[in-house]
Amino acid sequence: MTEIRVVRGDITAQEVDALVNAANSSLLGGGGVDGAIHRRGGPAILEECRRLRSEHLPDGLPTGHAVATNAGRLPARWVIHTVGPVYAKRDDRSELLASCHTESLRVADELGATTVAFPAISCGIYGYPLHLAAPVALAAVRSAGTDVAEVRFVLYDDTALAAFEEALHSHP
Ligand code: AR6
Repeated sequence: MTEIRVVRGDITAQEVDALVNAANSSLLGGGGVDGAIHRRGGPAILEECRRLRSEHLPDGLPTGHAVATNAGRLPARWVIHTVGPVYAKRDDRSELLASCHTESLRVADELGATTVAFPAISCGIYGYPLHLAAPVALAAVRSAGTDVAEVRFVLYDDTALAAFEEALHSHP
């Protein structure tokens, strides 16, 4: 049984086995949570991302997929990078958003990670409305069939926290 928690905080400060990065397909860094993870984690994460790109992912990581690296100086063992969909009003991309969560947990299971922290994937620069993304994220984790004992959604501000709390409590 996976325990799901929703907390407010900075994901780079979480003491967990693995934290999930809302990356882009280049895996070479960016703004938002991606920028924060690389800044606080230091260059070892980017080095491994570069290696993954050149050895296994010449075209980058596709949307909805996930891949792990070391966590550099972060208080975690691994960073699991996933690429969320860019929100589009007239195109339902919720399956890709769900896939980010199930694929990240599949990678976590392969690693043997038992505690995993997620940010609100796609809800920043990629524009996914929080009230639409939160139920998709929670339903995906609930249906994932993972061995992960704790999934912690780490929300950066009150609005995101409220959206995830609402989604958690409306389908307990
Ligand atoms: N801890 C937790 N959540 C955070 C943090 C943090 N330190 N910093 C930001 N957030 P975003 P996306 C929240 O934009 O929408 C990057 O450039 C933020 O408030 O980081 O998936 C990538 O390289 C928001 O709720 O990710 C891609 O190009 C959530 O994290 C692109 O942005 C996600 O916002 C991905 O965009």
